[in-house]
Amino acid sequence: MKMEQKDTKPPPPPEPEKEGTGGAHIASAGFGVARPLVVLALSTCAVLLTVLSGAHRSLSLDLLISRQAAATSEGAPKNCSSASSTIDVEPPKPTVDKFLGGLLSPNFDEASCLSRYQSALFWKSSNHTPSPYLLQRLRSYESLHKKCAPNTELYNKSIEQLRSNHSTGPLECNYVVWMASDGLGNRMISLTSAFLYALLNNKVLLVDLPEDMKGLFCEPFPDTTWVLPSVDFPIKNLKSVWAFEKDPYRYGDMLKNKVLSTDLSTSNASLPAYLYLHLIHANDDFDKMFYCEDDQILLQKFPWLLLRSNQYFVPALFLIPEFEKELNLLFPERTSIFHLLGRYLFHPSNSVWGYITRYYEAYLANAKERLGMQIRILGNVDFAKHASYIINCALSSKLLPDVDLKDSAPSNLTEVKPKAVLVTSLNSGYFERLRDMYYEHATTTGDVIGVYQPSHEEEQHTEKLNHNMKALAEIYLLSLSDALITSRFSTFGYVAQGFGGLRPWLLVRPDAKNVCLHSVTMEPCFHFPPSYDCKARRKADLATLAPFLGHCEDFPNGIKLFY
Ligand SMILES: Nc1nc2c(ncn2[C@@H]2O[C@H](COP(=O)(O)OP(=O)(O)OP(=O)(O)O)[C@@H](O)[C@H]2O)c(=O)[nH]1
Ligand SMILES: *[C@@H]1O[C@H](CO)[C@@H](O)[C@H](O)[C@H]1NC(C)=O
Ligand SMILES: *[C@@H]1O[C@H](CO)[C@@H](O)[C@H](O)[C@H]1NC(C)=O
Ligand SMILES: *[C@@H]1O[C@H](CO)[C@@H](O)[C@H](O)[C@H]1NC(C)=O
Ligand SMILES: *[C@@H]1O[C@H](CO)[C@@H](O)[C@H](O)[C@H]1NC(C)=O
Ligand SMILES: *[C@@H]1O[C@H](CO)[C@@H](O)[C@H](O)[C@H]1NC(C)=O
Repeated sequence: MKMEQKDTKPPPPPEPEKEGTGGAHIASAGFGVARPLVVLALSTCAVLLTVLSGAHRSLSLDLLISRQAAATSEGAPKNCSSASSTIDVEPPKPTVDKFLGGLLSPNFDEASCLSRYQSALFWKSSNHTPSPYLLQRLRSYESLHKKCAPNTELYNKSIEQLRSNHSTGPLECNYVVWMASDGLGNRMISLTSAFLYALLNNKVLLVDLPEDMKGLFCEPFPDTTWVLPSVDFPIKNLKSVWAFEKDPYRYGDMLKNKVLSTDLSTSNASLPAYLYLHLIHANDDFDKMFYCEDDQILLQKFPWLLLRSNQYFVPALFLIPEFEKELNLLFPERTSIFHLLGRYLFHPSNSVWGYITRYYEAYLANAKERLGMQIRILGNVDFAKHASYIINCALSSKLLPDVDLKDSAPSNLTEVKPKAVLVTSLNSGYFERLRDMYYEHATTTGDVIGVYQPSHEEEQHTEKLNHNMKALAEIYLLSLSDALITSRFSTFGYVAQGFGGLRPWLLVRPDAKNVCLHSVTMEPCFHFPPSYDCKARRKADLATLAPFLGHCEDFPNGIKLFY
């Protein structure tokens, strides 16, 4: 998340693309589908050799796939002549649960989105299991979505109603249209919030997909699409963030101008056809009335809610009595909401999955441990000081070994498996500093440290598809770590920790004794929550309104679910 104060100036419009193609060719189906398949087929031989060599603890893709193949004998891999005869000597391997505890519907075509069912091979299995009730609600959401999907009869009916310029109360199919704002991390946490909001309201989530997100993700719901067909959509200019703020049906403005009120006795016929919910960080107190129960009851009348957010607003939904009970049933463990819904919704497209699996196999699979370091610099920082600080965090938290500055004779390093550090950052300075440190000096533990950084894009270019593909791949690669160090206030890090089910070490100095802080949960922070107690009708600090809410460790103005 960028701007800390409200009413900041709009960011400059996206730069026109200089390179022409903007990476669109990479998203082409042929490349995207074929490549990972080839990788898998070829690697099956290495698999068996890995198993035979006794490298049981390796998390290599090959090994994992062989385990699954051996256990399920499904999609039998091609032969590897020299090893094939010994396969039956292998002890039985645990089956990988490719549906993630029932989170994922089995009704997808596997090849169209390899990451969906292969993710389980890469992630450590999660002990945050989805509740049976959540699974039931996801399945019924999926059938509702299919019934109401774009171009169905019911969808057309709802569109007709939108064209009529009036709402006449809820229809059979009602929608939340998510609109994008800011970087990929912001988009993913807000999209997840919008999905949960739709689920709670039995509404259908459609996505106004920006050009720079096309080809990034697979469809999350089986046999249907969540993409809003914007060509035929009666409301135009959804994508112009700053112009759309002035939309006449912006909910906050309608409240402010007293055109709409929650204690309304107005007939349904005078309701507008839709409402625009302006839920980005720089909204005002009227927009934030969205988080009150009376307002939610009014919003139920509208078949179309257009919602723009860059926030993780899930914590505030717990303060709306209407949703509270349902939320507790859905998520007996409140702190795994993003972890579960993120894994449910976001599946890298085959092209992005190619980036992820190639990089993982080349640099990370063979390590005995993986540490992810997400370094996001906001504002001016002294590079040398900040680099020392980050390294200090890793050393004092025992995530990395110290170096031996005495330069003693090299120890016997034969057959030592490296520890891998994956650095993600827009620049390469931090990576170089760390790599040089372990190149120039031995470690005190005898460990060998490999330091890797997939890209250094130098600047944020959210409007470019190829840039976003790398961003997603890196978020995902970070999530494959055993431990994570993340930058404060960064939604990029939030998504990685959520995917991975990891409590990150935050680059926040909690006190004089500790250099950085081991976060209590893996949940994202809601950076800019409302500050109004709807029940008491007065200003309040929301963190004090429920025992499980608190101020974020990395951004005290924000609120977060702590248990
Ligand atoms: N490839 C890559 N891109 C990055 C990295 N850090 C930031 N970016 C880019 O910058 C964007 C940052 O926006 P978000 O993903 O929303 O994350 P954030 O840290 O909350 O950033 P802001 O909202 O801009 O403050 C990402 O989506 C990427 O496009 C990185 O380590 N690797
Ligand atoms: C696979 O292995 C079996 C038994 O080892 C052998 O008979 C067969 O020809 C092999 N197939 C291929 C495609 O190599
Ligand atoms: C819905 O409307 C679209 C566009 O007008 C049309 O192509 C489609 O056939 C309609 N669907 C049904 C089921 O009527
Ligand atoms: C709805 O409003 C638009 C824009 O104000 C107008 O062009 C259109 O004719 C209206 N439609 C109906 C059915 O009144
Ligand atoms: C208005 O909509 C509500 C549902 O929100 C419905 O119960 C009510 O009957 C409608 N009133 C009229 C006058 O159509
Ligand atoms: C180094 O380690 C290897 C394997 O652990 C061992 O075979 C070899 O004897 C060791 N060499 C020395 C000099 O200690």
